[in-house]
Amino acid sequence: MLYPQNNAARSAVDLSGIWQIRLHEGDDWQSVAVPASYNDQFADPAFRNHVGLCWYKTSFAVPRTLAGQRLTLRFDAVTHDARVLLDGEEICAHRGGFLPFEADVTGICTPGTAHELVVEVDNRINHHTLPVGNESGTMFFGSDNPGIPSVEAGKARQQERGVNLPNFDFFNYAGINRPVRLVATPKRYIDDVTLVPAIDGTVKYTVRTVGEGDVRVEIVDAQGKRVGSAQGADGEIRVDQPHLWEPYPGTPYLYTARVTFGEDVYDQTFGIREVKVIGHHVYINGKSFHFHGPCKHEDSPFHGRGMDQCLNVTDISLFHWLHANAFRTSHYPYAEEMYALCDREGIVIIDETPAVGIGGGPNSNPYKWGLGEYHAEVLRAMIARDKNHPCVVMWSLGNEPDTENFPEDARDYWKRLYAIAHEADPQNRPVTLVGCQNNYTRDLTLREMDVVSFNRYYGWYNLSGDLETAAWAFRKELDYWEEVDKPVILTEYGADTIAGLHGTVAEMFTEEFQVEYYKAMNACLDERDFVVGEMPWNYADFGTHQAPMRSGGNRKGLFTRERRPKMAAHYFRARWGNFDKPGFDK
Ligand code: BDP
Repeated sequence: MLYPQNNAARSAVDLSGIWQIRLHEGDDWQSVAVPASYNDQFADPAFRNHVGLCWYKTSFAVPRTLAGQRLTLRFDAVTHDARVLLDGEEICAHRGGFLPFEADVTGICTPGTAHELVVEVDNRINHHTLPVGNESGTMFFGSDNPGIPSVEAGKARQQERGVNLPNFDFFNYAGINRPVRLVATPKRYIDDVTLVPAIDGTVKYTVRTVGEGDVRVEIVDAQGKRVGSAQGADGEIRVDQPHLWEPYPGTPYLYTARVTFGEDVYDQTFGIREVKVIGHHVYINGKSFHFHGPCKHEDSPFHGRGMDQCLNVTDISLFHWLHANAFRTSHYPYAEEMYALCDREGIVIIDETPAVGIGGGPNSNPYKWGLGEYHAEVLRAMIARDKNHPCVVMWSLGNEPDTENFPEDARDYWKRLYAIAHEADPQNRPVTLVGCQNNYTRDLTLREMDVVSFNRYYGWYNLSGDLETAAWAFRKELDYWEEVDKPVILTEYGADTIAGLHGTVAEMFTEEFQVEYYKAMNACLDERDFVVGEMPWNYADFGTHQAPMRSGGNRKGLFTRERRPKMAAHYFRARWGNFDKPGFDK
């Protein structure tokens, strides 16, 4: 689905602003900001803790100037499920909280008149949603205490009361989290553009259109100069002496494919770059690439998971300050604006589906939950949305599923998705799955991926505080992966740290411990050539549900939630600054 554009042929009317919300039918309507999660916009705990349906409404006038155009309403993301009514009639419904959807309203929205828009939002999660919720009433990080009759009864009571527990470690922020726009295009229109550039300068393209007409594609360089063109809905254009899209600290050079079709125009930005996995290395444009940067969340005070361009720019400028070159969109596809920014800023993205929480312990086989078809659909939709971004260099099928208790079922499930990702991606990028810290000798799945990615918390959740033994144990595991002979990325490692808590002795939760922890783990990584990435968890402190191991959220950030650096941020800035120096071979 093409990202909305304002250009000579198209317009996108942004419906962001103050809408109305109510949690129950019959309640009074209250003002709410869109886009943003509703949870933290009100002092009333009913919003913070809401489970179930709620309703948003607004009204908008369709400009008379749009008469004769094709009109759609585009929702970039409503978390999680949505039903949309225009003037009381349902116009579309969508499942899943992190990808766009649209409804054709050409015949229904009359230019020159006003319309009422109502969005019914459902934030419930369970074993059939992505991310996964826990209908059994067990918390992700909880005082589980199985076997205590009163606690078991309490859990049953929670279920009756409709408590919605996530099977993942981030707050289940909900609502209209990303922009809503009224998009106008000519009646005969460009429906999709696919670009497959190669570093010799050939750019294969396919344009999908609706209606009769001729397609023309021009390639324009960063100075606005035309460097190639072709006619027809698919074909190939050659750019002489192409400037490559290089990740930071190189130049992320961008071209534009200007597509015209009858009256319609669409400008698709792209970069010429090549991603390959050979042996135990990942190559971008033929150069061995080392991924270094903290993984993120879409998370901030007040907005929750709401899209905020100022926050995106701040975050990416702090990535530059850190000399970071990559992040993973843990644990769901991010707002499209972030990918466009990373294209321009040269920050590499590992793009992840919202498949987090696929695991229920030894007594529950998650591969019997029936998620496979829906998961494949979400994976295809994410790839279709993000396929043209040069910053996206790898797909992540999901985060920390169970691959230990049902190893064969896990392997079959993830191998099928691996094949679907390769088949769906016109640029055929590498595919990975992020593994959990478990008995790695039972895992049959990670080695089936192009890149082995895993999260490890030696010294934190296990061998807690004893960094010497933690490093010893981590080295032992790395010996195991060395035999697998694939590139390995440490996609998470970290220690909760209360900003401002210090000690002469580096004990857990102090800023000194966080630095010592990273030094100890990085020493292990530096010894191994097959480790092609280090991605601290997390870029910034972030909101989670209440739990005995969470104090005001997850505190593993290199930055606070307000983006103030902890000591560990300064440590990584110095370390990664060295990686940028000429001649440094990482
Ligand atoms: C991993 C998860 C991540 C958590 C992190 C942690 O992938 O979502 O936030 O651990 O515990 O299990 O901090």
